[in-house]
Amino acid sequence: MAHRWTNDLSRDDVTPRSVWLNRRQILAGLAGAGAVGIGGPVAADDGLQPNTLEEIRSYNNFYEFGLGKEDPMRNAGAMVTEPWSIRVEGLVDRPGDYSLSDLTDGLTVEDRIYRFRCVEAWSMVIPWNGIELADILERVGVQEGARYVAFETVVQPEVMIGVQRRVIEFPYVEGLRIDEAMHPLTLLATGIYDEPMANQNGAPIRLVVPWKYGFKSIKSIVRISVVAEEPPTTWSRANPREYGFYANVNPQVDHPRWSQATERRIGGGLFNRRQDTLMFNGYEDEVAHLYDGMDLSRFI
Ligand SMILES: Nc1nc2c(c(=O)[nH]1)N[C@H]1C(S)=C(S)[C@@H](COP(=O)(O)O)O[C@H]1N2
Ligand SMILES: [Mo]
Repeated sequence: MAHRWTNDLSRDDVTPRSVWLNRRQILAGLAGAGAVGIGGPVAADDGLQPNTLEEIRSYNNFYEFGLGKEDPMRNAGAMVTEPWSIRVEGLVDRPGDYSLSDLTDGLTVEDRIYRFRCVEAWSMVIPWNGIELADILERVGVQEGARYVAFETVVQPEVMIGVQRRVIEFPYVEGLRIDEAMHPLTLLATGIYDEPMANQNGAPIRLVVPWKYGFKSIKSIVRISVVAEEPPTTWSRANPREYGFYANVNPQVDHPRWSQATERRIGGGLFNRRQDTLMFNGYEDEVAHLYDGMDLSRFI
């Protein structure tokens, strides 16, 4: 089974919410095993029970709309997402300004239930709908010499209170190595639970890289540049000691100010115990080979 993370239901089968819940059992066997310590963190092998849509839409990081977890929910509704244009540039055969539909129409929308792990040590499980970034890169034609892909978020200062206050440097920018970008786990997501992406989650299209800390998963993308050199990224620029370019989830490498060994699952209820964080967020079998020969203790 080459794509063990792919659901065995086709897109046509999955509209009813109940199917997402049934699929939980299918995916339960796929979750990585976490160690169970008596009284310690609970096993991370939780069967990937997805968070509710309400949880996913009400606890967010989107600094353009403020620093608080509920600020994006309150403020992002004012972002204009139609029409939406994405500039594709650099080492591609077909550069240009693409409408969202020009970039995505006809490509397969996948349903993927992924763990999502923020560097702040909270996590969720999110049922994304999205297109493999590799499919989109293929559509625009990646040229020889391409080694990285850079992404940029929209800036709408009139409605973005975080931009007005310059809480960090904007536009928010991120990047991946080309092999990370082409990996089948890497998505450009356009929906959650078969609903269009809410603005606070990065409408209309955002990156999802499930084995990396959440800040790599840049929202509301308006520019994709295929380049030869490692591009700057917002958080490594703001604080290179604390946030690296790679940012692979790694429970053995602590953040300078807190442990990354465990995480708090949002929506875990009254007796929500911390659970073990998994190497590469549970996707080690799929992605560890990308980092062969790299000192993983160095690349936070
Ligand atoms: N443009 C932009 N993208 C962003 C962020 C941001 O502040 N601005 N925050 C990142 C961080 S730190 C996380 S954890 C995730 C949160 O995604 P979610 O709110 O959809 O769960 O978005 C990432 N993408
Ligand atoms: Mo994050």
